[in-house]
Amino acid sequence: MAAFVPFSRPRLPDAEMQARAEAFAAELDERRTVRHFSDEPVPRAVIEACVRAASTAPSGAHRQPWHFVAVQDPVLKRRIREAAEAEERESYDHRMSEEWLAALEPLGTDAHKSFLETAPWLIAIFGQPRGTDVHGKEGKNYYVQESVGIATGLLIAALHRAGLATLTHTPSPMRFLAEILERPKGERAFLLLVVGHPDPEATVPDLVRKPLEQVLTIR
Ligand code: IYR
Repeated sequence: MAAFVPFSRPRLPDAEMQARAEAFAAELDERRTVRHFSDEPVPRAVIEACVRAASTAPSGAHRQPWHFVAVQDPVLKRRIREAAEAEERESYDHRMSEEWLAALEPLGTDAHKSFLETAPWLIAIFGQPRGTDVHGKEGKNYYVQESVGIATGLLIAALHRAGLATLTHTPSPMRFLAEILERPKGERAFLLLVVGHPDPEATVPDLVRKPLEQVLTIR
């Protein structure tokens, strides 16, 4: 049995709680998915700190079933771009339905993924259906998709907090990522996060977020 240790957090007055919640919501509201990146470098230590933040996510049975590969090597980035574009061409030309293509139309996406080479970092996020615990003991993992999804959300928030822009890229199928990045058998690519500074000329689609009434029910 795991040992239990005391835990508490400083109790904030309601007004302070409110102020912090508002400030965090406002900061996250400034995040936008970017598709035009600058090639300006981003220090590796920043990426490391953001992955540390991501890896604090809760996980099924605390198995921490994730692995992050932060890619800066231009040769690997080129191979990832070539493989992603090959899949994307197939998807845009043959696999995606008319309804799907119409839903993407306002975002202006296509099979061309030059950002995969321009951005200074690509973070490939993998889920582990089986893996080792913190002591190296092998076993089954639980709620892998949920756990990795939460970790990815924290990663996006951490990178945004550091002043960086991200693009959640989901080339489909993504098997090529495990091959190019030489991940162990059984590990599954979950998402490819493109990270860097936006190109100074970057634009984003003029989208609106759903208002609170549409996403929250209190009863
Ligand atoms: N994976 C493709 C298509 C795509 C799908 C959705 I749903 C998006 O929100 C954006 C893109 C691509 O990356 O272009």
